[in-house]
Amino acid sequence: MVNNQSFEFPPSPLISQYNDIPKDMFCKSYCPGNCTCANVVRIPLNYEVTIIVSDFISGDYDFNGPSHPFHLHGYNFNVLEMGVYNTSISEGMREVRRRVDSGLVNNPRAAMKDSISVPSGGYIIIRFIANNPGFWLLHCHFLYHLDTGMEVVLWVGEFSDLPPVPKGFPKCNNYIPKAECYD
Ligand SMILES: [Cu+2]
Repeated sequence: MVNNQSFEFPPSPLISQYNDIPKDMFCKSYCPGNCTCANVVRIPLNYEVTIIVSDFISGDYDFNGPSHPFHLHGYNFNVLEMGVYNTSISEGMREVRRRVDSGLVNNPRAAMKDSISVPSGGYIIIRFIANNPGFWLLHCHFLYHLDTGMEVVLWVGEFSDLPPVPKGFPKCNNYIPKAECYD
């Protein structure tokens, strides 16, 4: 999950068939547990974006889980910090959030990457300028996590910031037939 939402890919591409996607597929405010939805976060064009990705489970349960190789499409980002919490996860997350919100996290010489591992029981802080409009997946590349919903789509800008869908562009949909029962 990302932000307690387990991602489900829509049957059509967001960028070329947004209006064909059933509205109830998109995540509402909170969709806990075993529900899945298309988690799309809106970002205005050219905003400076800071993202904290935190491994939420491992530390509080004293479980040495896998690290999460996160990859962002469409951008290179600056890696401002990468670390492991030395307190509980929840305390550590509050502390990292407090430092980001107070503008204390900065590194003009930070390395630029498009993939970075989130350590087990730890976190990363990344930053980029959202100057590339479109729908971009931010996801764990560990296949089991990718397949079970550890991703989120960043929707940067508006449709008016994008070129129009070409005439005759192929369309996708969900062609899996509905299950039927016979007596
Ligand atoms: Cu993962």
